[in-house]
Amino acid sequence: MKSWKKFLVLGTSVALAIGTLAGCGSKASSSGTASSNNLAGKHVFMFKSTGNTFGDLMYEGFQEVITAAGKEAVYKSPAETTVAAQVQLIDEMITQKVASLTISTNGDTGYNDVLAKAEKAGIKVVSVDSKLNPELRTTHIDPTSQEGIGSSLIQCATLIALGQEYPSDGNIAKAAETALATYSGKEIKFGVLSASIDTPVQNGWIAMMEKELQLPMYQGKVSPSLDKKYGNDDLTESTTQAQAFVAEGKVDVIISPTTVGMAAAGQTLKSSNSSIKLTGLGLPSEMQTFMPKEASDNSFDFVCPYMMLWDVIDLGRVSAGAVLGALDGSFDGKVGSKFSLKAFGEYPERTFEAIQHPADDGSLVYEGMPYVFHKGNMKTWISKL
Ligand code: RAM
Repeated sequence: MKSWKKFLVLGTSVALAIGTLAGCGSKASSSGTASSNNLAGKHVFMFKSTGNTFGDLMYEGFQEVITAAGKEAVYKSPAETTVAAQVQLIDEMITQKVASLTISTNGDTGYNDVLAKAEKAGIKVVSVDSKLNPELRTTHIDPTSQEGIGSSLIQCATLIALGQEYPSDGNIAKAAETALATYSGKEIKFGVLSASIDTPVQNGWIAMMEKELQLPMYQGKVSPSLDKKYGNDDLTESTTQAQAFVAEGKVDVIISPTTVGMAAAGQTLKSSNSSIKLTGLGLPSEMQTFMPKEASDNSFDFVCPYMMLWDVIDLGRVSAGAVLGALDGSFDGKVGSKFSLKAFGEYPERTFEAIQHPADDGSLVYEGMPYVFHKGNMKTWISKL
């Protein structure tokens, strides 16, 4: 918990001080079919679906590292956020003899048969963002701990419900506890606008949000149950769900643990002039019209006073490092095994070590640290993420 707090504070100051990340270069082209191209020997990056900037940015980092190693990366994602659509693409890729697959999944079942085939064909598989079950992956790459993200989202939403600015020391846990201690109004209620009902990564974060709400400081003040709706990482469906939150008028703050949900809810709450506020995991470039950008702004004049995310491009870079290590045999994904990346983004050369995944019996690698985007640093990030 302590180091998480440090991450947030650090994240804020790093965001303000460094700002050396590459801007978004040319966007990857993604496709719903693998059969039209020759994929032999290529390194496939598969996101949950096409048309998601978060996936495009991850691919940008992935491609950079694969290309720097003298190899070829390719972006292949299905049009729909379903397991079946991903499985069909993977099957085609195996036939075409790809070298590796790095994937963010749409569910936690349904990949066994196709990935057994991949294993037989010698294809290395790493998951990133949304995990594969342990027996199907070399390792999984997460931005940072799910517990840290879940609890921080609840703390941010609590502060926002109570009209509090992001604290200048970054200690949202303490600020939320202090603000709740003197609160005696009606019970605060949070809504969650998620991706699909089956997505492992969002479900992991939601479970951690529910755990945080069990702490004594919330009892009788914030409802322990979250009002959950699912927009399937589709802008139209997410907008419909956000409109339902507005029509029902039951929640004080919507937490969206997906960039697609954030953008949809931002637009919906803004155009309906709703008093419901928003926080979650959003891309600064997509959220700029719903958030404050000047230190002199009143954050509460905006739909989303502050939100979180991590460096998505770095997440892609780290996943490429893992898959390259798996292929050359230097990284087997077992707890304690390591791979390195040459200087990238804001970092000098870094070594990553696989640790035990807290929620399954596979391994896990953490990319780095999350950031809180608020009126003091938003401007610096809009062109980067
Ligand atoms: C979305 C994706 C992804 C999630 C981010 C925050 O675009 O659903 O899984 O990690 O947002």
